[in-house]
Amino acid sequence: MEKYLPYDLPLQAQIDLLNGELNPCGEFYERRLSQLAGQFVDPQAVGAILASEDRLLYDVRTRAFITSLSDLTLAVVRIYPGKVGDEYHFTKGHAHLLLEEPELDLCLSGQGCLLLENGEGDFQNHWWTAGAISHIPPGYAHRVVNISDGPLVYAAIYRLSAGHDYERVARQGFSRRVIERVGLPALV
Ligand code: S6P
Ligand code: ZN
Repeated sequence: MEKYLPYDLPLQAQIDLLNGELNPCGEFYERRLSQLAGQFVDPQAVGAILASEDRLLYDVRTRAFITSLSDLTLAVVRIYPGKVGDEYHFTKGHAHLLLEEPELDLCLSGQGCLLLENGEGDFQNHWWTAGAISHIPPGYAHRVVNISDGPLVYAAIYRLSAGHDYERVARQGFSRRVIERVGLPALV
């Protein structure tokens, strides 16, 4: 009888810090503008873009490190640069279904802004450059905004069983947005 199951043994993976490739990768998915259309503040700008293309906003590579005792998961996200109207590209945003579950985010390249809101009146934001680490405490909805001219790449570490509650953000949004004002990002 084997002492360990294969998935209980150590594993190594490699991230390309600039383009977000993850090797070996588990799941890969893309999110396009039509999937976030209602989240941007300017519906006319959304409609004008969708009339010609369903723009790719970001892609996500994940790798779950499942053992018989744990389910730590790594996601590497690449948000493409650009704006919808004056609003920079962002992720859909979610809270975790298991409210007690935290997350660690690490900015790998580019510049961004993490929006954090707990639904009880506390809003915070973290400006990111490469190397910034954010702890997202239990109960905080989170969204990442790319304010760079190039891709923003970051890694997220969380437990797979934390789950994603997208409904809360779809219903309430975030109380602040990051838009371009005279060539610079501003939180409004
Ligand atoms: C998962 C973690 C990230 C997001 C990623 C994309 O808990 O927060 O890996 O999945 O940032 O965001 P979203 O809101 O589309 O899942
Ligand atoms: Zn999360």
